[in-house]
Amino acid sequence: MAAKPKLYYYDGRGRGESVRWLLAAAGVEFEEVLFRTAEEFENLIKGGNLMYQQVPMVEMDGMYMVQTRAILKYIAAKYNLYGKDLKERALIDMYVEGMRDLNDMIMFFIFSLREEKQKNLNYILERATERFFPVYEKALKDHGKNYLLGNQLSWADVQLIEVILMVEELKSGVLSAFPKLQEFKARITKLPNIQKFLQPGSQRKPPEIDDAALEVLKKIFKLDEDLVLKHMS
Ligand code: GSN
Repeated sequence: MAAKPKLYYYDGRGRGESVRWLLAAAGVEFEEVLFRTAEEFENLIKGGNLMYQQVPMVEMDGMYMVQTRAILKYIAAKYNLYGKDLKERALIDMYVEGMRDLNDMIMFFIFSLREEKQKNLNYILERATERFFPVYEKALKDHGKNYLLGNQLSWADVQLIEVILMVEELKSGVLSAFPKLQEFKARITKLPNIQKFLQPGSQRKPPEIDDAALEVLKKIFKLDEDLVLKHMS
């Protein structure tokens, strides 16, 4: 039997969380090598398998894969979550890239300067409800089917439920003006693999809200404020 895929990442959400979501939604069991200190990350780099000295990395099918998008595309294609032809793939990419933009804003939000937190939060919520969510609401409404591409679950749906839940953590009730997304959420969270991933004790990670956890994260990845501000702008 082939070895289970192995995710190398720090013990938190970050960029690794979408990889966990996609593997879980595909019903693929995976192992994790999670590091919690800068020293453990240094040791992983010394191992020589990280192409760019960056994580996430997934060891799978004899490859050491890096770059989050490359990893996700491989998993989506392998597990039949990446459309049936080039046009469906392009549409999935367009949906997923929008969701990634929103996801990245939330990922970097936790590093906001105290005095800019509210402004950044408002910006993210405005982008979610006025730019991104209306696109997915309209797609579901126009074709009247269960998932973004019709009646077949795809990577775009998995990325969508991940980001919906992230935005709801910032503000509950954020789907109130989006009835189709509410139905979508109810439907997709009942799929057995996803339901299982949402249960306590799964490999899903909690949001990084604790100050101590943030400090650890900054030390591991040597994140200084300049860098963070650049990403928020
Ligand atoms: O999407 C990707 O996987 C890459 N384009 C970026 C990966 C990346 O920046 N990884 C970070 C940790 S994850 N959170 O941001 C990382 O490994 N940083 C250390 C470094 O030296 O860049």
